Parts: sequence; structure tokens; C-alpha cells
Amino acid sequence: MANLRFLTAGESHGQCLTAIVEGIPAGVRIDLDEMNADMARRQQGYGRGGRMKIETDQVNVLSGVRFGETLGSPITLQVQNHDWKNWKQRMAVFGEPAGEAVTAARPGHADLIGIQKYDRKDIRDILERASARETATRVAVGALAKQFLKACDISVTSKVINIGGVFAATAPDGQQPSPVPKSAMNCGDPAAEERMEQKITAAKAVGDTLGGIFEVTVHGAPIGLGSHIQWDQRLDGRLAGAIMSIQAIKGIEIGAGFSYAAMPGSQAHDELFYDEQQNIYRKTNHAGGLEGGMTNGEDILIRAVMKPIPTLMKPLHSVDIASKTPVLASKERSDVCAVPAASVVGEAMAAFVVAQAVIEKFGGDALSDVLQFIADYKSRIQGE
Ligand code: EPS
Repeated sequence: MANLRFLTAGESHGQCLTAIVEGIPAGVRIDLDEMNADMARRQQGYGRGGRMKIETDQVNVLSGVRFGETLGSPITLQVQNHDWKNWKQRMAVFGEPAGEAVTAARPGHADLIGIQKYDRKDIRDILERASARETATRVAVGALAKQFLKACDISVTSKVINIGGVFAATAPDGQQPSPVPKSAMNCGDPAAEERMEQKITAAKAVGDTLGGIFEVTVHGAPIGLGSHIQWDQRLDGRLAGAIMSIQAIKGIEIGAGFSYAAMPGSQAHDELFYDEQQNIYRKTNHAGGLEGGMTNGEDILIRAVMKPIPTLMKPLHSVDIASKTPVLASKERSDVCAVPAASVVGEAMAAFVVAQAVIEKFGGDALSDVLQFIADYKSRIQGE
């Protein structure tokens, strides 16, 4: 059955994080170093908290791969929590409760709604799973999806374009975007990175946090992934949903996105041209690679905004969930800014959704079948 899906499990300070990925075709070569490079990228960025000094996230592949190639069977990915050794009592699977309950809900976090909905008395029962630590497994899944996409000549990259109101320089419309950044801030504009870091230092000094915007680019996606025929098959909606599901993401735009509001139709749409070499082509990409819920062969461009992390060292006003008295919100160890990390998670989620759409359209049990289907399809479209 041609369907790609995954589930994750694990608490932030539990023993490990796990994901099961089903539907990657057989015959994809897996480069573990490349997967671990993405895991390391997620840990980077100026403004990360103490946890990142404890962890060196590495993927353990426990099933579905033999001699470095996928078998078509479910792939189990595991990431150890090195911090678990400090939490064995407080996060024990069995035994008596240990450690003080967290009762001061953080505004903006899952804390309050979680304990109300799940009928819990200790906010830790909620925050452990709501934590962005879970994104380590998403990056592992995304790294796997990327290896499949790479075999199909599709790449997924990202960059940070705004932190706390400091914008990176962007390429004017129609020009080549800046190269894929290699720095820890994943921004690609060294002058902006310096100002972003200063802004983060200043926020940290006053116990505050910062959000920002990142951009994900998918290059090489064949024409016609997703479909106009049904709401849940539209790829723009599926990408938006997947990226929006990342912790702390509050807004998405595709291509020109919110700036469409100020454009007349005559300037908004990407006009079509033809020459023998390029076949039918466009000179602009306001649509961000998606028209009618389908890929149009241009780069897919997605931007997402991350709100500032809700754990503040100068806590906000809150209410104690047990006594109902006014308190200051709890101070869990946290990050001042995690936008560079979120950009890597955005890449992972986009990679997963695009891989899912490729498998739906060109699905076969073996990679060789998928590649043959793609080649036949592309030659039909080129030949028209
Ligand atoms: C994170 C791990 C967490 C936090 C952060 C992201 O580790 P700890 O809670 O032990 O410090 O650093 O999570 C949050 C900001 C949050 O609100 O949950 C990670 O691995 O990315």
C-alpha cells in the first residue's frame, strides 16, 4: 500500500524518544551520518538553553533497514535522552510519585489546558510531552524522508529570515535566492546574524524570549504533487498543517503569502512563457511552487512564524492550579530563542509531506519502481 506515515512517542525527560515510520519504499540507501548531521543542526543556534549541552542527539535505527538499505518494512528510530539519568525518579514509569508537582501554569504553553483536558494534578504530566524536545524525533523522520527524496532528486533546505524583528537580507523578486546557510543561526546573512545574536543577548539579560520567521524551500518536486480535486489532497493545505503542527508556530505563508493582500491580480500571478529549451515556464514564483493545491515545478516556498517561547526567566502572571491563588508562572529550564532549530524542524515536516505526496503519486514498494514511474511521467509532460 502506497502510504507514508509516522508516529512519535516519548517524554522530554523520559528514557528516549521513538518514531515509527511506515511506507518508505525498499531500496533507499540510508546515510546515518547525514541523518545525524540534521540532528546536530536542530541542536544549534545562539540562544539555546542548558539542555543542548547535555544532549548529543543521535539516531538509532532499530528496524526496517538491513545493510544500509530500507526493506519496505516499518522503520523504528530512537533518540536517547541523556538527561534521563537526572530524572529517573521524577519520571519513573512505575513506583511512587517523586519530586514536587508543577502547579504554576505558563501562559502560552499547553500547561493549563492540558491538565484541564486530561484531568491531571501535576503540570509535568503535560509539559513533558508538549515540550519541543519531541521535535528531535520529527527531525529524525524528516532526515529519513530526505534520503528518499534525494534519490528522487528533490532537496529540502531552510533559512532563518527574522529573529525578534531583525530581518536577514532577501533576494529581490526574480533573482536567485542566497545560498543555503551553513552557520549555526541558519540565516546566511552574517551581518543580520550578528544583530540577531545581540537581540537575543539583550532579551536573555532581562529574562525574556524571542520568536521569528524561517523559510523552507523544496527544490526539484515534480509537477502535480497533491491535487485540486479534494480539500484534503491540496498540498499547500497539507504542508501548512504539517508546519503549523510544530510547537510554537503561529502563522504560515506560501510564496508571496500575506503580501498578496496589497497586490492587484495583474501583478500577483506568475505569467506563463514558452521556449523550446524550458518548455512552458514562469519568470516569477509568487505562487511559491503551488497552484490549485498542486506543485507546478517551481521551488516550493513556505514561511512560518514562531512565537517567543512561553517559558520566561522573568515569569508572567499566572494562577496556581491547586490553590487558585495568583503566582508567577513556573520557570522550567528553556531556550531564549529556538528559531534556527525550528527551521530545521520545518525542513523535516516539509520533507515528510512532500515524500508522502511523491509516494502517493508514484508509489511502489521498491525505489526502482518509484524512479521509473517518475521518469515516465516526466517524459510524458515534457513531450506534450
Ligand atoms: C528542547 C528540550 C527542552 C527545552 C526546549 C527544547 O529541554 P529541557 O526542558 O530539559 O530544558 O530546552 O523545550 C522548550 C522550549 C519547551 O517549551 O518545551 C529540545 O530538545 O529542543
